Amino acid sequence: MSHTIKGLSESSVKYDGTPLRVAIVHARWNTTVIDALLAGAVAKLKERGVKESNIIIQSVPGSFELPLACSRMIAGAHVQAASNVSDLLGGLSFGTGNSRAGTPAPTGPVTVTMPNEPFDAVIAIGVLIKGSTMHFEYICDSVSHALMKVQLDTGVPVIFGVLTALTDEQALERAGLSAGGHNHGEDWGLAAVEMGSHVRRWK
Ligand code: DLZ
Repeated sequence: MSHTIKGLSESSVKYDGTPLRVAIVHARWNTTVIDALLAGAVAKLKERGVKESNIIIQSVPGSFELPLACSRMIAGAHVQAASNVSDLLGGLSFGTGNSRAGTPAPTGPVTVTMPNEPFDAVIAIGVLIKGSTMHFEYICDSVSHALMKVQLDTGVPVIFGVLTALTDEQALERAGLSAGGHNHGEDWGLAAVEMGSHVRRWK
């Protein structure tokens, strides 16, 4: 058996995901690996008590699309949450309809469709596998920086679930799909619950 000093050590605190709402945005490139990572993340979210109805999954074409999708999903949820605070906007009545970021402040009765509360965390899942051109380097670099920017700009944790693998074998191993591998999606689910819980306390 090989020993290693690498990897995530388990937290001594079992964070409670019961009150949390988590979005998962995933790319559709390299779906065998994506599907395993997604399943691992969802399994750990549920294990920590996140309700299925509070796990919102959105797919996008490739990893390059992840930052914008995360950003818009966070913004949409916040706009909705603000719209639900009828006290804040006293005098308005609420029903069903549309709410969008950038919409001018309502002056009459408003209607709202996008359900619910803000997201406590977003997990961005993508699998980039190095090819023979520079595509890999450009996408890895821009996506990792952009995802960091989204979380710092919004204050909502964005879990970096983007595998940047040099070979197919590396990607399979990191999704727990080959012998001795480990599904990193599980770590991302746990990280979302931990960071979502921290940020609730830090508000
Ligand atoms: C174009 C491309 C390539 C070559 N490789 C990957 C990959 O390994 N993983 C991934 O998630 N996406 C890849 N893409 C697609 C880009 O992320 C993006 O979807 C397109 O360039 C369109 O913007």
